[in-house]
Amino acid sequence: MEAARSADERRSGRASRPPRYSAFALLRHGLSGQPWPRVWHEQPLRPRYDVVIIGGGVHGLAAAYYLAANHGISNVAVLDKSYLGGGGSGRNTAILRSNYLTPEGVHFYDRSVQLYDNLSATLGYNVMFSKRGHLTLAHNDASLRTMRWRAEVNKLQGIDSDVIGPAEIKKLAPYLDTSAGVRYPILGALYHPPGGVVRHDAVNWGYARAAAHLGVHLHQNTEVTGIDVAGGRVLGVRTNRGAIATPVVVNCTAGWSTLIGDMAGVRLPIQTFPLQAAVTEPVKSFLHPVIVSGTLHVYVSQTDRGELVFGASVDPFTAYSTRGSLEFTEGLAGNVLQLMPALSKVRLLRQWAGLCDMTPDFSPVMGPTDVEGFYVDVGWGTYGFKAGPVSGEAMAECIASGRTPEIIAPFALSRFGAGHLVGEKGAAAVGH
Ligand code: PYC
Repeated sequence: MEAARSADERRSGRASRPPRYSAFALLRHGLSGQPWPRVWHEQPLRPRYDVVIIGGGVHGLAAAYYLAANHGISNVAVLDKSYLGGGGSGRNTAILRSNYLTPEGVHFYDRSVQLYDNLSATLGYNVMFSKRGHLTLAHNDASLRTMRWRAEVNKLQGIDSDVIGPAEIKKLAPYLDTSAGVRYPILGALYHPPGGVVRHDAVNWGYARAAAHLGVHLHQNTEVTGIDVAGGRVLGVRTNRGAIATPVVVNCTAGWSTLIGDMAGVRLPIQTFPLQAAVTEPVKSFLHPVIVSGTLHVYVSQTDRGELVFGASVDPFTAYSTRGSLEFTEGLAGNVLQLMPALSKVRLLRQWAGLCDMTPDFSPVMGPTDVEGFYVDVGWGTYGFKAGPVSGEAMAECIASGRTPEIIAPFALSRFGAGHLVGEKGAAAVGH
């Protein structure tokens, strides 16, 4: 593979840093009235790349960035059939956390939170990670038991998580109705202080800018129409803009992952469901932590601008549609008002949907496949955005070294045949 930069440069990290934004540059641009220069430029499609990544969301962009930054592999193309960050990476509710249920999941998502912690500095781009704490409410004994279980697994791995009672919950979120007489009283919550929200577009743009700076080609409006495989190995991809020869193809898509897998002859145990979300008009800041209620199928956080961002469970049927439904808004409003009756006058501004690729155990499918050179980073269900950095880092290492890193080994496609499932359903934000 083509190493674009010297090992010395990579070790020092010098060449991997894109230019910094500064207060001085901001002032200069403000005074001059000049438009900001483009942060990356369209490049011609090369006939050959060392690595072709399908999917220009956070997973694809992060994998491209870490291939170039950590391994010096920059003859890389990221292909997206639409625009960068236009799929799940721009449609999620931007919640970050590592309070999972299995040791494998906790270890994996904790690495992602660590990378997110330093991402603004790494990328030279403010991703606005706001660690405001994350509360998963328990409304019955069974949920409380799962929260205690999660807290213990978390603590064993050094993750800050604990079960707290209604009085403490009320202190953290005074507008929650913690009274006993409601339909689903709040009995306790899993409190995870390192959880929070990030600006998802900034994460996508930051990775795109940094990857392009290192020589990665980002091709929007470039749809993969076929994958050429012969003798059990990948030879290239066909696109609406022409063919590309490559020994390595990485499927980083969400929503379309099974269709791309089929092109390479790799079947994936995935079903695709829409997940809807909505945002309100801005209101005065009153909600600090992220609040999740599995029983009421709702999660909510307040943005720095004051809007409330809501999400729910995936729709109850498989589909590739990203149109919103009235059923969703009605259900959401009813459930939100049970949690916070004071919101009854707040108006919804917008709703939208993304596509979630659900696996049988709610864990992703990552690593090499039986087709040599065809890698997968798919099956993210409702957890994809928070895993972007660690997935990119691990997939880059997997491709560059030819070995599966320990942190993603539990998520191999072969686990379904072997019966080694990594059950993360109990860590889902809401019941799906
Ligand atoms: O797992 O935190 C989560 C989540 C929030 C929205 C969808 N998934």
